[in-house]
Amino acid sequence: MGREKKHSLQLYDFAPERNTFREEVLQGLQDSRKELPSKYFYDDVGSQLFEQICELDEYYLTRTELRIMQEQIHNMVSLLGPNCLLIEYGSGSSTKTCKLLDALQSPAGYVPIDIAKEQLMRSVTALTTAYPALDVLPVCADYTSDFAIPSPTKPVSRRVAYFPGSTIGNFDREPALRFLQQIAKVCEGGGLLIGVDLKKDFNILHRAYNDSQGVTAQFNLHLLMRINQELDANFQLDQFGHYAFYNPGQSRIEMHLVSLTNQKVRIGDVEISFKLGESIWTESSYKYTLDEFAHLAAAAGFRVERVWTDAQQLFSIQYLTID
Ligand code: AVI
Repeated sequence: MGREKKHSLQLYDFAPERNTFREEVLQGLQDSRKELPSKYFYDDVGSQLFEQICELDEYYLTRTELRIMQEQIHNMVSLLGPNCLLIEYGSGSSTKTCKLLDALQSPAGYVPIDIAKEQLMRSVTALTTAYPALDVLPVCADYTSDFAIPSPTKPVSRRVAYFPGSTIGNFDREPALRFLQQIAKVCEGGGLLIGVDLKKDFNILHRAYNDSQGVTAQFNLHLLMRINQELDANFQLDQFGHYAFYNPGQSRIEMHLVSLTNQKVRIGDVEISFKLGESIWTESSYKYTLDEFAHLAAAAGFRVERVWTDAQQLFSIQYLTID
């Protein structure tokens, strides 16, 4: 682990190495079914594109989650109680967190965890200005990996993980269970406040991942740009198309990049062939019923303490506890 002091803030740096990125990309593209891990969307440009997605009319998730937060924040913080250590997995710009931080009763500290180092440091710098009394302990890491959670100086009543945005939907079933189990271990005796997107009319889902301005397409294609820049590759972005659809049998949105021609792409000194119409699977976004999610949570050892939804039941925020 690297330790960096920037603007008197200590960064706990467990960022994955470039070699890991290369290996995972090559492995994914050499499989018979080509795929790329969606966690690699989020470099600095990718994170900014995602922020733009969150502003789109069609992308109901962020807006709905924020509205639920606004309406229920006092009920949420009274369950979390005083002196908790808030640990946010994938903190991004920490926008939603400010609502929590404003309302929490004397939090012992805040641990934002994100893989995009520059964005993490930018948001942490802004947070320390806005909340000078708060102990902020930023961690740069792939949050599914194994790393130690830093301890604040104040005593901690309970650890509460915060995982908003329905990012749990981007995990396949087994990894979702493993990740929830990992959080259960970190937060034993505490809880998890989590955003979970719900099953709904397919057309609403389809529009959310095929927006009219093409921002989601740009976000998807940016992954190839990133591979070009960081791994000396020569993807031609106009030779791939964004393709996203809801697969009802699997309860997930699938996002792909489809080759628009027969082509060969070089990544470093490795050549990869694509047939016309062949796809790279870049992301899944699972949608749950409340019952399905309660089963998953229970399998990881959590009890569903409270569920808040919007009037249309588009999205849920859930507080899960673990003994
Ligand atoms: C981060 N995650 C919850 C988003 C989602 O909806 O699955 C990522 C995303 N992909 C396309 N649009 C947004």
